[in-house]
Amino acid sequence: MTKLNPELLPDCYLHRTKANDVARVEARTLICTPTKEEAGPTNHWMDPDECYKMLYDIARDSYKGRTMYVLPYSMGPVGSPFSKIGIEVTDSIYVVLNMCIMTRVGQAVLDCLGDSDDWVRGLHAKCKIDAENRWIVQFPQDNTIISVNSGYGGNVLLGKKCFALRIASYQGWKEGWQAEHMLILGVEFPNGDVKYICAAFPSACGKTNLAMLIPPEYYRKKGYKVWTVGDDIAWIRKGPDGRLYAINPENGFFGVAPGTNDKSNPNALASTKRGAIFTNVALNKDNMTVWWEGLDKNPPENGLDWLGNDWNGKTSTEVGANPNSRFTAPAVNCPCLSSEFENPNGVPISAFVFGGRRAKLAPLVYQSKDWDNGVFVGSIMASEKTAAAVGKVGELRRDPMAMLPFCGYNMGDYWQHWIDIGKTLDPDKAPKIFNVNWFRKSDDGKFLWPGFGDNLRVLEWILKRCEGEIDAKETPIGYVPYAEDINLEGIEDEVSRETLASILEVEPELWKEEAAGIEEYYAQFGDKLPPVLREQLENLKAAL
Ligand code: GTP
Ligand code: SPV
Ligand code: MN
Repeated sequence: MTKLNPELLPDCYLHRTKANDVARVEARTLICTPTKEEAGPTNHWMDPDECYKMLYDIARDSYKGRTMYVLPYSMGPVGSPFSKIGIEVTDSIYVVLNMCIMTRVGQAVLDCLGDSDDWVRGLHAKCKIDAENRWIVQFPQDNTIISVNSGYGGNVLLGKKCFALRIASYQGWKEGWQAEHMLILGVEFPNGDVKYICAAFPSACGKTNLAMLIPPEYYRKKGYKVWTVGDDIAWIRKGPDGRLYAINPENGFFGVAPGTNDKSNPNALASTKRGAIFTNVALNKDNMTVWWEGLDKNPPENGLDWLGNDWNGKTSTEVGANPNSRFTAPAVNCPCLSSEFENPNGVPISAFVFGGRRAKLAPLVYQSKDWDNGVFVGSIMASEKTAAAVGKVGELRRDPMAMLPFCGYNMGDYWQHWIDIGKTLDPDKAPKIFNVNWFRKSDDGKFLWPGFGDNLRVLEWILKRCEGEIDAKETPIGYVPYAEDINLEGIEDEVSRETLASILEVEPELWKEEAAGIEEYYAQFGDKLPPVLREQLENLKAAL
């Protein structure tokens, strides 16, 4: 690890992982349940006994001559009724330092755990960072995670995706709560009221950006504010008043660096100015600071790229930072961190929002007809792939609830769990469910919606719908805004009413093709497909 400029970036470090180890590896991520059916058709599976043997054979002796670190950590505020404890054993100082930012670590956690056996076992071994023997394995029934041959982010910070989503989603199923790949934000209205929204977008599709949104000037002047509770993961439970409450189990942000700048996300940038770790970005050797594509128009001339090679950002045609380079930043650094961040009882949720990256089809925003229809809307999510996982970028794939790589059990059972949670909620108190798409493109490939801060305009419509303050147009897929109901004050030059209307359009012919695709996708779940979702699909087809 390279220590960065102590004046400009105090207590900050740069780290480079091996070139073969820069993202999650979904094909090598296993859910080892006793039977294959329990893991379901969307997960990779191996027999647990066979897998333990394989992993121990790979990891055996790999700590010889190295330092072993033992990290007791809490996901969620220590002692909160939502929180869960893990212990990770690792031979990587990078993992230790990142976990100290991303989770609550230390003696207080052990004191809280006491003699309880309710903790997640985590074993990480770097081994030789051999991509051919890299495995990220969850054993949900054993509360156990084993990760070998990687030193990268979501593969090795076991509290994050491995525990807080894969293991926790399974625990939530068994215990009556939910672990979701969702940001949590609060919108403060000029009168001081704050309403909370949870939103699930696939990796690198805008959660961190939305969670730290800066309101457009028109809204700022009126007194609107946005507060960040979480940017990646939400643990959700019913509260004593019958509403759903969410906490962020993490204590920091592991955010995508490229594209983060003073304009797009000043709050994220501010969060990285102290006590942060940068992974796979470029180094400016002249002043020992970091740089990535989209930070500013001033790349270092005397730099090192993410591979550690000499790099002149002014003349080179190669990128300086890996497209999935990241910053690890303490949540307390974030200027818009919610006052409820440490609240052990979480925040009450008004709306769930699903969304993906889709150049065509999915409108800017629509509201589901009711809870079950909302579960259907989440289950049919599809998004273009990003650099967050190894694979072909841009390819469209189904990613239900943004949980495809993170659901620790059969996706059919997971959908049924969503439906069952809905049955326990009074419809007046249940969050309303929406879908958004910030990524609609014109035929010449330009984004049609400005996105970022302007997404507040859509959140405003969503919260008005939650309060029953505004009408909407009923369509076969759900309720879509009337174009005049999305506020364009201040961006009329950028987005005309006609453009807005075009990205709110529901095109039956395209949706008929989509319905056929959904039918095909659903087929793999066999008996595990909840009958409610089959009905929802039939209703959609009929309405189209
Ligand atoms: P993970 O940490 O991988 O789960 O990603 P994330 O969902 O937090 O994504 P993030 O907010 O880091 O955004 C990823 C990429 O999407 C960045 O390159 C952003 O610039 C881009 N992005 C985010 N919001 C918008 C938006 O509203 N419009 C457009 N066009 N791009 C966006
Ligand atoms: C994601 O890929 O959704 C991330 C980054 O948040 S990682 O921690 O690598 O999973
Ligand atoms: Mn994520």
